[in-house]
Amino acid sequence: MNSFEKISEAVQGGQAPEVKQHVQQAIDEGNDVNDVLDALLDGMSIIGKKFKNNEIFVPEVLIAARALNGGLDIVKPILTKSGIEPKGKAIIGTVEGDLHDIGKNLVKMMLVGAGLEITDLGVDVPAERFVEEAIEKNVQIICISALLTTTMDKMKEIIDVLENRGVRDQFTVMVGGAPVNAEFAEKIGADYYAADAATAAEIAQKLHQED
Ligand code: B1M
Repeated sequence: MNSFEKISEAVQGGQAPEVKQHVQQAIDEGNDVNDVLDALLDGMSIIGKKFKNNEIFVPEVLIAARALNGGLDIVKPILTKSGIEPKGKAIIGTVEGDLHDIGKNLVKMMLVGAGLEITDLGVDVPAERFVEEAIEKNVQIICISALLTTTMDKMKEIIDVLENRGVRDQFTVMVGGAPVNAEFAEKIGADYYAADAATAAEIAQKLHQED
């Protein structure tokens, strides 16, 4: 088994110390940190499929998520080491009713790496709070994550609140998460859809180059 397979296996097994050990080893061996990240996500993706097929249940998923986060803690400083002044400000959060935060945290990590100053609102964030924080922090981008088909409509609610308060034009709204796609983003009036964290960072960087 190579280092990447070991990382993926350890995530699937929820073996936090082993995940950290294999991630560190893969980095020390000189592997690209993005490949290490892919190995971590591969493990979680397999967990997702098993969860869907009822082969495993919430406790196993949580243990795998904890092991994944241990690995992410190691790659995070490398991915975010930009050493440059913030190029702009954004807020990020997961919509109300939704507790998934692994993808959101990855997007945040990549945005920090792209040179943005990020305020993380966490999970289960009501629409009003997204808008209040965006205004108060004077950000340019509002980043919204949703992982459930039952919560993705909350994204539209945030855009409605922005419109009702007459501030829609002041912000760029970017949405993402497993059930979201470009068509949905367009339908609810979001400005951008990003399929993954790297694309989110690319969009944010492009926006600031245009300023
Ligand atoms: Co949940 N869960 N979960 N879960 N969970 C899913 C999402 C599900 C698809 C599993 C399945 O059935 N296959 C399913 C949703 C089905 C649906 O809505 N159609 C599901 C369900 C049903 C549930 C519960 C309802 C289960 C239950 O209780 N019966 C429950 C809901 C709780 C709640 O939120 N209210 C629940 C609970 C949980 C746990 C707590 C156990 C745990 C979350 C732990 C945590 O986040 N701290 C969990 C997990 C881990 C998952 C899976 C297995 C993995 C999600 C994940 O972290 N993926 C997931 C199955 C799956 O997705 N394969 C599943 C890794 C992460 C890196 O990917 O978040 O997609 P993702 O992020 C990606 C992109 O989507 C994108 O970038 C990231 C990668 O670069 N992205 C953005 C995300 N946000 C973005 C924002 C952007 C741009 C890109 O711009 C702003």
